[in-house]
Amino acid sequence: MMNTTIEATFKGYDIESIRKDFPILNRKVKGYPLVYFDNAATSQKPQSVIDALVHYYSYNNANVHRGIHSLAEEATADFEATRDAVKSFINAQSREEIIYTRGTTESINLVAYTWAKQNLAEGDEVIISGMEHHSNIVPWQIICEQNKARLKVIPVNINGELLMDEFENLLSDRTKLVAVNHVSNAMGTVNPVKTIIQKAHAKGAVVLIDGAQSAMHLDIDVQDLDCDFFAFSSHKLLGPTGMGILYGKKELLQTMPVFAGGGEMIREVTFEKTTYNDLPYKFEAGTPNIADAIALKPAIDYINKIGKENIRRHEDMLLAHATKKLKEIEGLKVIGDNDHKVSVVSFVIEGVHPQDIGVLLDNRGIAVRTGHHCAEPLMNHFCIPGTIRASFALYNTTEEIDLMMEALNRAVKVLR
Ligand code: C6P
Repeated sequence: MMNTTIEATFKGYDIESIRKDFPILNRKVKGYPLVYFDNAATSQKPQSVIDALVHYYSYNNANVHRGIHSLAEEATADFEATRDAVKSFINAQSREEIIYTRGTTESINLVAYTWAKQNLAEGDEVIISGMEHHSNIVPWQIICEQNKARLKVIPVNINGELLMDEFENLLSDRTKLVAVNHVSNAMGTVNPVKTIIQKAHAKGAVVLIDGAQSAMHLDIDVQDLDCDFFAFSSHKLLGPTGMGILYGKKELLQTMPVFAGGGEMIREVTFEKTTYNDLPYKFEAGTPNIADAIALKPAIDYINKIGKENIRRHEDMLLAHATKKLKEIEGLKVIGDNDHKVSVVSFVIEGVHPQDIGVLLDNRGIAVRTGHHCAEPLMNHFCIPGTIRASFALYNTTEEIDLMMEALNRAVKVLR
């Protein structure tokens, strides 16, 4: 099986050894070898990440920033080493711009409940897009309602791309914030965020990029993008769950009010007045998610070792193979059929409910996601209840896609 994979992939990409680094890929599901195509929901973890978690709890377990004993110092050093790794990973200017959160959702909410709550006045406008995840819709709805601001939406065309002319028409002097995803989780479309940022800045608006689906696949350079905020989750880039990052430009973070109050985020507390800590700790109240923060570093190291360009080449090959094969199925429609995509193919099949397909694929050990993918407005735009979504990662193979195709063809026959 693996020989064909090696031929199908490019020279130098050692898929066999990559797969060996992910222990879960050895397991069987319902008697079949696991085929994991739900990577956009969460990626699998390499042994080095699992080892880092075990190592912390076995040898270094201590609270960070508080103790002067050896364990506390070791834990703090490892915890802070991740911040430097993240800084380089996204090319931030300084480590103070890297805020630890629980994930993309919390990162976006942090900006909504601090920057937006402070800066949106009645009649101001926030622009999002028609292909956002609920995490980049609901926080803005809440704050717009509270501050009497207006939420506007960039429409999406039939191929799952943003209508950029419409975006320009939506921009006005009242636009205070533009919040869009870098890559759509439901379709894999890569959005022209650099252009969006330039145009928004020309109107004086601040821009937040939801990088939940891009951080694993695209080169992220926040200085080159010139975004004001960039949010992403560790668990989608080979790291643990419960850990995420908010990047923010230092000058913005400095002027923002605090998010949560408690230990660590303070400089001095009296009953009369509390003063706040420096960046990034000002936004990190309470004992943080130490183990998961520490284990994000080996995930980043792993991605850097394989190289994003190599990962992308491999995933592009998988995406092209899957898209070609899927289109051979009668009545199958790819949702978001365009040329600027990474790693995701989403589809519907005439006369068949996505969930039924999901169950039959799972019976063969194949994990895909079905449903609205937390992007209900996008599903409404396409007038569908949901899609079947296969999302690929650096350890997937063309053989696995062929297994999915076999199971899919069988499922369609049964269900029609
Ligand atoms: N998308 C998916 O299966 P959290 O849950 O906070 O780590 O990430 C939220 C989120 C925000 N934006 C985008 C573009 C996302 O894709 C996600 C998570 C998963 O598509 C789970 S719903």
